[in-house]
Amino acid sequence: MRPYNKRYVPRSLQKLLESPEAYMIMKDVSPFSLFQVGKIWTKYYALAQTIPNAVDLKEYSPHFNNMLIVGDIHGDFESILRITRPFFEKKVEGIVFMGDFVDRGEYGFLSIMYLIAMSLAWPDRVILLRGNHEDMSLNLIFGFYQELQRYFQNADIFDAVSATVESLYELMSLAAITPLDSVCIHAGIPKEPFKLDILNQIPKPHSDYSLIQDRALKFRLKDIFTQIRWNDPSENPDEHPEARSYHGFFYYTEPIVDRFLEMNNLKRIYRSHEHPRGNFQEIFPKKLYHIFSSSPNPSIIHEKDGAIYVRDLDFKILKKIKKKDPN
Ligand SMILES: [Mn+2]
Repeated sequence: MRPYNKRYVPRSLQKLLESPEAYMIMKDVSPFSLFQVGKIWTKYYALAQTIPNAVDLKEYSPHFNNMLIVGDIHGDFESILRITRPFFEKKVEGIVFMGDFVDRGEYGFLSIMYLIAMSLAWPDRVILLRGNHEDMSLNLIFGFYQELQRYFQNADIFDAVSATVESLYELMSLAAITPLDSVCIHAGIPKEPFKLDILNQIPKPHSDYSLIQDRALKFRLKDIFTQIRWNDPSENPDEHPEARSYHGFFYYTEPIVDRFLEMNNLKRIYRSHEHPRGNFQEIFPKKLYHIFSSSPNPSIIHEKDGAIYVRDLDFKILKKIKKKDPN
């Protein structure tokens, strides 16, 4: 275990960090009480206010010069333990998780709480981005809501816990820019390319627009907030900008990606979101990469010393995306 400041990590999460496997046998018992979830929220709220929605990792901390980028988790706690192993073995220094922590898989609650524990324990090394499944109305359809109901049979307690979890979602970041000028974002970009720093005008908690008076700005921010967590890319160059993916949100094509990268002075985009694309795909050559990090075939991206690799969860190299820079 890497050393961390216990002051910032509630005791319930310290226990989880120390023996995560022990929690996987507690199928119908909640790993946390309402009181503990409340304490976790207080700590995470304070931390999240110090992290922008669009985090420039180069400025944020030196640990992201050797980092992992992780795609959808979907309650696959076993994969989380394998993904984070190189971090604990000090083979990597930093990790960005690109969202979709809950739903579909068995251990949504454990997964999201473990990742929050990691970001409290190593705030300058672990960043969580919000995916489209960090949304209680979606959780109602895809299983996490029912998972929480199983743990909290008392309706009042269930309501309080699910509201607190929902406000944890509201505090996560939305995009991270790596030292190699890659941007990590859950699903992708809007049909209208935008400058990433506009994300920092979105409040935290994300739905608290009480301080923004300008209605047009409010509308634009909400629209970008939704599209970056939902949009899919389309390889069809003739795709009409108004065409919508099966999710009901917009497709983005290669020219849109080009304009976005140019506007933001970036080299490439990492995204996750679509499990039918499998564990890894180079969607637009050298510009848009898809990565998925939960079962059946999880993979991760590793950036180090100017080089970029796709690795499996045994840390074996599956593919080299970029060679080390000369010198
Ligand atoms: Mn998704």
